[in-house]
Amino acid sequence: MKDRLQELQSEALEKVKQSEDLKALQDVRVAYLGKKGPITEVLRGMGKLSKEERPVIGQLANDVRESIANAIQTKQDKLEEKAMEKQLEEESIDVTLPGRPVHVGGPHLLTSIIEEIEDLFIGMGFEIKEGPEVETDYYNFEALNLPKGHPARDMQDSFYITEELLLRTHTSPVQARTMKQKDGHEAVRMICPGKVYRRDTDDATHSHQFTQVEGLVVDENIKMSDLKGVLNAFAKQMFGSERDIRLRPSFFPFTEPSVEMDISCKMCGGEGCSVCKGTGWIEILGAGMVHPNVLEMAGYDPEIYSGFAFGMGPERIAMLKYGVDDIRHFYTNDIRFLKQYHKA
Ligand code: FA5
Repeated sequence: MKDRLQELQSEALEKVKQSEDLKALQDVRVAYLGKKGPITEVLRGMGKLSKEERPVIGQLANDVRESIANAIQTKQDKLEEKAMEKQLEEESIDVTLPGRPVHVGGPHLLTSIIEEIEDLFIGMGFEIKEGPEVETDYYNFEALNLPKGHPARDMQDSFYITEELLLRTHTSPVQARTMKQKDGHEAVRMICPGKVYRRDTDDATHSHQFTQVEGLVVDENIKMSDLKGVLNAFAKQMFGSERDIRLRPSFFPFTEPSVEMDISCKMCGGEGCSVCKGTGWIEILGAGMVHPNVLEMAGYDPEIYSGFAFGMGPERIAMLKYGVDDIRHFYTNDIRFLKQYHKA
């Protein structure tokens, strides 16, 4: 029995020596020190021994167990240390490598231009209003002097949701909503930026979804010259003091008289070039004096109150100001395009 124990000891110690990883070491532990291992088996046979031999063999069995357990523990410590060293080596950081650049975002060009427009009008005492993008037929058309079946509705092909609900085709419904809120008595001086939708075919200057900024002033004694003064101040601040504006007669059912405002072409200084199609002028917005019917429908007495309104497309303004040649750039969001307009 003594020999058997010593044999098991040297066998186990050899296997510990040969173990190259923690898994192999664990196998040795289970094989020699486990409940079903050979040492336990030897101990089970101790009953057959004489009284004198029993404590000697018992002591030897314990010593053998302990020496195997110690050898396993020492080897385990070594293997763990080795594994840690390997991991540290693999994960070591080369502090001389250049750092990865952090990309800092910036506002979208369209957001910047709308904020610029807002700042200009806030500076002239206007407040900012908002209205719903899903609009009623009443506010989008009827309250703006465009009853059902009016031929001018064709000017704005619409996305209808139901007979009475549609995606607003312009920001002008916010005019009617704001005047209604003011109850026909208070003066109004507001602009309203927001998204609008039309069944237009997308091309370099048209999008089926785009933005507009509406403006409205209502008070006693508001005249066409006030409209011209405000638009002139806006155009010069937005595009530069050397630019001229001109108003051309136009038609909108909600304004009378109606105009379109052109700005002198930046490319040719008014001489005529391919950008302004040889005219020297580029159209930027529609405007006019609020139609008496619109004032009346909103509760204002047109004998006392008058007003002007305008509506512009910020994409077109940004295109002109920054020389963007295709409106689709605003919506395809190519980061190389957008990055050019991030302010440092
Ligand atoms: C209107 O939408 C009127 N509500 C503007 C207005 C307001 C007139 C108040 C009078 C008083 P118009 O359809 O012209 O008008 O559009 C105004 C501006 O929106 C245009 O000058 C243009 O800059 C822009 N716009 C129109 N259609 C598109 C489109 N499909 N894609 C991009 N911009 C467009």
